[in-house]
Amino acid sequence: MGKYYQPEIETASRERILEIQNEKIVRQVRHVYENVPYYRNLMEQRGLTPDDIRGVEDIHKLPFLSKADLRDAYPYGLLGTDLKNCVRIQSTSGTTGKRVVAFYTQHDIDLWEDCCARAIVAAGGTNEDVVQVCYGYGLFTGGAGLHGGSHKVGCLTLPMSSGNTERQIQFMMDLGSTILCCTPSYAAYIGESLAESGYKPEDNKLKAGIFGAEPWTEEMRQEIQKSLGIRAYDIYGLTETSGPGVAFECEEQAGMHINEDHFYVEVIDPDTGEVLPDGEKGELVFTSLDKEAFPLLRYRTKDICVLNRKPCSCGRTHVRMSKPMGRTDDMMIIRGVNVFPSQIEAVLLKEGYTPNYQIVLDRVKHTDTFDIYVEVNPDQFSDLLSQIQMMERNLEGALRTMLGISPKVHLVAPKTIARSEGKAVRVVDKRKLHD
Ligand code: DLL
Repeated sequence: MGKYYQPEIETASRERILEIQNEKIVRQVRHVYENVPYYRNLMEQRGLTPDDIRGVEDIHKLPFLSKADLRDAYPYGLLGTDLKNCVRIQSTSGTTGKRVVAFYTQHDIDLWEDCCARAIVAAGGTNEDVVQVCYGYGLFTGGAGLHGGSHKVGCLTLPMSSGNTERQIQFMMDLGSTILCCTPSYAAYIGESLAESGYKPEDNKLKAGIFGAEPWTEEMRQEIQKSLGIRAYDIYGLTETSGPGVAFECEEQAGMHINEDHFYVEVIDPDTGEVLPDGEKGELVFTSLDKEAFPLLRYRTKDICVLNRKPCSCGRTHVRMSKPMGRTDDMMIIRGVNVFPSQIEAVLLKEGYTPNYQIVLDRVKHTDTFDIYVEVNPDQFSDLLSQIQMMERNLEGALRTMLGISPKVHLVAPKTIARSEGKAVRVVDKRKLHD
């Protein structure tokens, strides 16, 4: 295997990429018009027919799609094909109507895994590598995506899923893992645990890591590279667009190449929706050019980024996106899991607590800490410590069921959480990504 997984696409000329995109968008718009009543209505409301979209330069005629639209269409409203043609779903972690369920045909899985295979080859992967996948398996796209990509490259794949760090280390050392795939915070934690177990960076066989699903800094990259003795590469994606592999870093480690043959990218002003020129900071918008089951057009990611079309010395011609610089909504990413304050609020109210709460996030020993301070009602207030502790454990259980991760709950006396006169400060995020 060479330096690219699909060189004819990854190094195609700009003209060829545009040609592919134009061809695919015409087909995709016809596909959604004919198969998704939701899109057909939207287009009819604007007096559009598929003939009005002759290439990507006409894409601006189509409206944006948002997470709220997905919520309204949940679960089948945006399905682009008969359910009998679908072979898989994946989903985000939210459960209060924020949940996104993405559908895949076998064709969709294939192209998604191709994208992940490109990322693995860009990180130096070949069929001689041992790829340890410790992203979560299950509904989360991280495990499934990198697992599929690893198979495509022909690597020996270790489907570890996340957690059980001792076992991760044992497999890594015994089987000589060469590529590690997980969230950057988990990679840092594994590095730290290796050192605590007495291993030096040169004791492992790892050469590269493919890390994403949450924001991380250049400082954190340096630290992970040092503690594991590897090159650490970024990978980006979201459930709505398949999962990881929408964009990935090459040996240059200077921005992530977007797989432009599958995703048409725009950067917009989040307030006005105006499409911004390359190099300006704005919200990323993706159109999936050839997905059959969940074909999203002009999907607003809420991730803030900058695009860079300068040629890359790796030879890939696809545009590069910067690391996401933040989001336009209140979504938190805690230990790789997406969490909205509204989900927490819903549980508190359902369990009979007040909506007066504060979420405090920090990072200790490379792991996110997640504390929630909740005011009790005067009639719930108790001087009995054991009573309070029992209530805290019960609430933690309810929150864990909802969120998929465990917060630490602290019940506090009535009227002790500061009231705000403007927007409530629900989240205090003390995480310093580089510590
Ligand atoms: O996190 C998919 C993924 C899995 C990407 C494994 C990379 C590796 P969601 O759970 O739907 O999907 O969350 C998507 O996570 O909108 C970003 O805000 C954030 N995100 C994903 N990758 C990165 C990254 C997966 N490399 C949301 N850097 C996105 C910063 C990232 N943020």
